[in-house]
Amino acid sequence: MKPNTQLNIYSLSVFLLLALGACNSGKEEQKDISKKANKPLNIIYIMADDHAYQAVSAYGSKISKLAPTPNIDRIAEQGARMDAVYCTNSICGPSRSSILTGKFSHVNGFYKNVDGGDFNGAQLTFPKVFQKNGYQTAVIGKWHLGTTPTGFDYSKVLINWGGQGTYFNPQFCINGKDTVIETKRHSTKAIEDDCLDWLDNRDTTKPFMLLYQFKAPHRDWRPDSMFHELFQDFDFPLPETFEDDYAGRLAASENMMEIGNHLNRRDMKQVPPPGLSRRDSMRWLAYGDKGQYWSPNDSLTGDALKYWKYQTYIKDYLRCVAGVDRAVGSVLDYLEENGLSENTIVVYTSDQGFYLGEHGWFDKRWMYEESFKMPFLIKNPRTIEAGTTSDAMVMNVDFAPTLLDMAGIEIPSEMQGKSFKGAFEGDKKNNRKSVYYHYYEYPIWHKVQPHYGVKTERYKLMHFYYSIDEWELYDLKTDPNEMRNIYSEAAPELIELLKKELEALRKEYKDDGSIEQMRRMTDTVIRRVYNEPNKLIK
Ligand code: SGN
Ligand code: CA
Repeated sequence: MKPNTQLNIYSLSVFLLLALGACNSGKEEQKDISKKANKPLNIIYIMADDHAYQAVSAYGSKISKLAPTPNIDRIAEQGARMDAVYCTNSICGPSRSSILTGKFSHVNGFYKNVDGGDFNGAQLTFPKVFQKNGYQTAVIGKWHLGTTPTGFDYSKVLINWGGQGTYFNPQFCINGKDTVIETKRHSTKAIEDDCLDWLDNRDTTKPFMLLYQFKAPHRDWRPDSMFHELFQDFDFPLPETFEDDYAGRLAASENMMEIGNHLNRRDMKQVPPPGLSRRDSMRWLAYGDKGQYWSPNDSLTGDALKYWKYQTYIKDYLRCVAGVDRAVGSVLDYLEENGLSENTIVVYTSDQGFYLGEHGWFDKRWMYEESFKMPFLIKNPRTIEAGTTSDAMVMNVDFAPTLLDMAGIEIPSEMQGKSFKGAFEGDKKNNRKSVYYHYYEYPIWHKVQPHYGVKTERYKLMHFYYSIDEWELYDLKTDPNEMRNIYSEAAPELIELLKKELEALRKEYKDDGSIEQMRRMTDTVIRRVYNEPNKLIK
């Protein structure tokens, strides 16, 4: 490890000051001192891919009790668990773009993964602002935005499989130039080791801002061999809404993301018969995507087949989560061992939520709670009390302004989100009364109708508008699982109130185009400039 003189001098002065004030209560004193010493805050922003809040044990779901995430939970124990953080477009690239820019999809331009082009890296992002303010910045792991990361002193991002990366033999691009193939380590382990290396070799005269981003636990859920033994002795309980029949929800009834009908042979780790060409073997593995029937053996059918698919899916998914949890633990340990814990903000989140069998589904995209809500844990020893829980309503466009605000950096006025730093201070004010959503990609993947909507503390109103014209309304207090669409029976005053709120948000965020214009956005094909590795990346 590199000697860190700056830190050692700092630690010594903290020790002397602490010794002098030993009669005062230790913890309070320490907080005070780190403020006085005016050490700039570092940021580690950790983001997994498709990690559902139901699979973070700090949120306390049944499943997570059987597959705990003790290291990720440390962030909540030392800081806060946020219970109402929402994604504004529940899909990878768009969510990442909104997080980076503090702007909604239609404004930052990256609103679809498929045929949605590449991220415009010339625009303002929060890493650029940190960099301008003297921070050393880096991104390591999943990026999935096509163009080379901008605003970073160092980047090492996954580029194969259309930027998704793979669990094994992942390919990375370093600083937009060199392509390396990782042949030995699982992607989670490689990303973990790279982050620790970067932290260890960074310029210690500057504060740092690191994006630490995993591919796991994204589809096709391939865990590191060190986790293969997990969960072999028991099965996971089925979620309450596993047998949903989608009554009263036309859009949901058209989906193609059912555990029973749309998991393919690759997802279920089937091995293609020998002798197939590469192309045929890919086809064989993708069989099931479009609802084609298949079973691993002659006797497994019906409910038993669906049950087997669920157990295979959820166990592999949670084994991938276990890898992420371990990797989060080693970075938290690093911060502790190197005296960085007291002046480093740590965030843990996912690019969106995910279905773990709820409504019979895998994947995301919907404004229904499981894919709309993001896990969000944050520790900032200077301002957030250990063990805090917060129900402040937050959107992913708020992350950038909040991190800047917490670091005492001015928030650029063009960012559409706003800081939620106040949720942890004084009156713990919740500065939003509703959150906004808009999803565009259709029909691939998974056939989810484009929709937009508003959520207040109690209600959720959505409009599915692409090739149907359907409104849905849920009372989350009486129907938290969103099984009863009450749009046709609700009081007209309630609907009017919610539509007013929705229109106000559409106007405020400049997303008030006509339905025709919005449909056109779905239909527009924007080619990717960069898509595969080993091409010259500009
Ligand atoms: C891949 C997956 C889809 C998934 C998208 C988007 N298919 O295309 O199931 O919805 O990614 O995921 S796969 O067979 O290639 O795994 S996202 O996280 O990047 O938005
Ligand atoms: Ca994702």
